[in-house]
Amino acid sequence: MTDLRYAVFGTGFWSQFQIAAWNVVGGVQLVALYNRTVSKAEKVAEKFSVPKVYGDPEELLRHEKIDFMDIITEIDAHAPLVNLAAKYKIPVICQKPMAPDLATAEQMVTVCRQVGIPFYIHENFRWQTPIRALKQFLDEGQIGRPFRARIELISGFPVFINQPLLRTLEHFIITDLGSHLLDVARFFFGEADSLYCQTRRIHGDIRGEDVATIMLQMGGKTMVTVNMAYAENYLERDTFPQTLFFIEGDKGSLELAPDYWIRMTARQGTFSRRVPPPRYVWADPAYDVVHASIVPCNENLLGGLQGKWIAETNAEDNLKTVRLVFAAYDSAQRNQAIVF
Ligand code: 89Y
Repeated sequence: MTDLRYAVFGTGFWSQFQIAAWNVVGGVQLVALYNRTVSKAEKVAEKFSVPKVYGDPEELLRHEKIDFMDIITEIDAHAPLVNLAAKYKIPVICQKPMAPDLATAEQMVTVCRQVGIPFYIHENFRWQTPIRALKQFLDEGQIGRPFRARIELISGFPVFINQPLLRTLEHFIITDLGSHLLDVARFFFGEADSLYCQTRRIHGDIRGEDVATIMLQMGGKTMVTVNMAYAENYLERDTFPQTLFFIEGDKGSLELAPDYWIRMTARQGTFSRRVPPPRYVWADPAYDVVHASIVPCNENLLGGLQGKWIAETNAEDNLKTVRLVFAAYDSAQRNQAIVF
């Protein structure tokens, strides 16, 4: 199969890790970069030997023959760029969260469906090594039917240093982190039947919420609580960016504990296994399990682009996660449960 030619749109914090991950996956060739601030794109172009840099996305699409777009900009640029992809009929991958509101997300999915181009979301949390292993344990059925689960990422890690725009978001932690955790909850427990959400803002110098708890009924049987925080927490042990799980079934329990330990307890006792992510020199050690997950995520997206399989995080599927994100805001604002 000849390499697929692609261009990256947005050369901020995440772009360097996603480009490095594409180099691990192979089968692709990065031919051009777009960024509003061209000097930023020039730095990334130099680092990865990319021949062309543009300050106007449409100029890039007019001059470069590419097989797919990889959109890694901040959220407000996602819809205009996906609509450009539809205009030029180019398959497109877009970073999560898909859009700043549900109506915009639905419009993006509709326009791509109408012109018949593949549209995927770069949603990598479900591709984390320990999370894939935990799902396998659950699917093996040794803990029986899962009736309750807790999924959480609670940290005082200063995410705003690498991603200063997060401070300005009206909707912060549920779009930024909740998109990941709700997608993982769907991956484990199926579609939601109902949800209830409460949020708080602890940081005094940010616009949106930095704490949220979402309680869901999923798959008609499992009560799932999703806790997230980037407050100025004083934690004995900060496990950023690890997602921790505790799942109760009618035959046992399953835990993803700190430092990638999976513990399964059933009648015969407790079985433990450590499932750390692979280490890549290009990954930021503070983000290792998340950065490492970009490789299998890109592999799955590439197979979708090549027509080998239907990529897991296709936009039609991710729209179901986006619906939960904005239902959570609706629930918190009205202080009411939402029944689907
Ligand atoms: O933006 C977020 C993401 O995608 O993974 C972690 C993060 O950087 C901060 O929540």
